[in-house]
Amino acid sequence: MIEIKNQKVIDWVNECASLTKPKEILWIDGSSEQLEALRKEACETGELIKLNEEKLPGCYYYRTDPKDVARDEKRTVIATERREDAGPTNNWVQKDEMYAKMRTLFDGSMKGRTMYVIPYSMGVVGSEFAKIGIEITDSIYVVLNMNIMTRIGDPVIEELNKGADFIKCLHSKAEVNAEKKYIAHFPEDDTIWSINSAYGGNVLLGKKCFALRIGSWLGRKEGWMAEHMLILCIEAPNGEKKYISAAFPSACGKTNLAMLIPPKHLQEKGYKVYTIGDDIAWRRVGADGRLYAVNRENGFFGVAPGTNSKSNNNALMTTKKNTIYTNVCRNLDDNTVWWEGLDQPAPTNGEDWLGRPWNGENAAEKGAHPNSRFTAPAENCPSIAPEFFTGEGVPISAIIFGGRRAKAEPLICQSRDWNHGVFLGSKMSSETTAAANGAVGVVRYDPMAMLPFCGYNMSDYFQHWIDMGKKMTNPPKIFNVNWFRKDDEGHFIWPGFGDNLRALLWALDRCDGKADAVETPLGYVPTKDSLDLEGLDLTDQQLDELLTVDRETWKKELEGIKEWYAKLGRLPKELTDSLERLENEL
Ligand code: OXD
Ligand code: MN
Repeated sequence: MIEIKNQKVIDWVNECASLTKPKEILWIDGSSEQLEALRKEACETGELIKLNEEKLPGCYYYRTDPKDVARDEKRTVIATERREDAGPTNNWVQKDEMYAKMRTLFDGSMKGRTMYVIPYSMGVVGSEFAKIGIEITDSIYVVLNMNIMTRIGDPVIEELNKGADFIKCLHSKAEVNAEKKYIAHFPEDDTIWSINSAYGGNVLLGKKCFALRIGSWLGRKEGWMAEHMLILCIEAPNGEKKYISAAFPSACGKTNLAMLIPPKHLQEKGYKVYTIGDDIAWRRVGADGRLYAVNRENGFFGVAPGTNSKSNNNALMTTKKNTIYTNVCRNLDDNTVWWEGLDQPAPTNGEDWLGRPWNGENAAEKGAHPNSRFTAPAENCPSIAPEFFTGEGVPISAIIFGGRRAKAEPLICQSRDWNHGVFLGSKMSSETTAAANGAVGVVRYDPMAMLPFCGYNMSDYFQHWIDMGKKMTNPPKIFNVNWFRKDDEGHFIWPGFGDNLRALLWALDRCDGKADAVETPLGYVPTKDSLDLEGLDLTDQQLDELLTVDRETWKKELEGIKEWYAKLGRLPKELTDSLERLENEL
């Protein structure tokens, strides 16, 4: 372990220790010996279960408290001096008040426990645009997950010793008491405090808390963007590589799209797809006036149920070693894991996510929690791109927004220009999923998939998008997609998964001014013969349904957007102008 010499770090760690009163402090150096010792300790206490070393080498199983299984948006707080800075979509608490409340909860919260200090870097250590955090926690699970999701330990200490700045992240599982759970962000102080949870999204503070909530705040201040977006690379048959960045709400298939395997007919033509990121993109304008994106994470914290060889074989392969599984079902016969949607029969001798005997006979009882997860190293991913490892940005040609909507939104639609694209993102809506606590399947507006993750006033966030557009001479083209359109019998019309590449190729052709489109009140939609549909058995009627912008449906949608805008309060004129134009054209 390298000695820490940064006095700011030392003072802050001491301050946290005198508040939380741990029995000892352990600095995480990231060495394999230290991590192995922690895994062993966690297995001894029953916190982790070691899985079958032959079938799943280096893999572990973990269960959270049954009430602590998803991000908790109601208990996620943006604590600033002024309410206006957090805006109407965030839970705001005045920052001194929040500090006072949190101090009471953190007082002695680590008594009898070890306090782990995890220096970590979001991004390849020392690379341009990487940023450092230090997470203090009393959970070995957090240490081991941070080791997969970020770059931790000595190399980060070296950066800190050179005087690098850092985000102060304090976490204590405390009593894992749902009534006293808070995930509080103090963006004015580069500080995050999370208590009484042990679920990933609430406690792996580098991810949603730093890379998105604090990141979006910093991005606005410093002139860059932190977005809830995957990044992928499409290589054309002639070897040319193009990059796409896409935003979907949680559990709407970002990981699947990021690891897409082209359908056979496009593989035969020579198309290849590579993964750069599946959840978070930091972006800035390059000297050439284009938008560059990087994935600052080092692993994937993906939803397990529904992952199978058809939906996402790359993800499945990624989780075969050095992975932590949370709240999935355990197969006791061979000490492996199982979840709903895996293309393997349910275990006859299993244990469900609650630890109860389970054999899949009662279809109403799930073996794995719908938001059960895998935490897996990005380097395991068969489709990982070489660009992932350099930490340099890739130039984005197309930005894709999308939600889960049974009706209304067409398969794909191109905005008229950047500002109109910001409008398409601002009115993004989706049926809710199990990734956050609350009802599932309810349509909610989730602009740019950032509603739960924007660390400041959403109106200022839209303005920031518009301002960033002005800085680019060659901005990406913006599209909206919907893979989830259903027919009147409730069946998905579009096959989805690898076939989504067909829509992405149309988008890239549009970027080159090649593919045909028809103009609708919503923007440009593909003509029926401009999509490559070879090998799909879609009827003409189905295609019509996928590509139609139905005016009557959209008149109703318009009312919803107006109500949504009214909730947001003040809005950039560029957006209200786009809304007005939509209304006129309808
Ligand atoms: C996630 C989420 O875990 O968006 O990525 O909830
Ligand atoms: Mn996410």
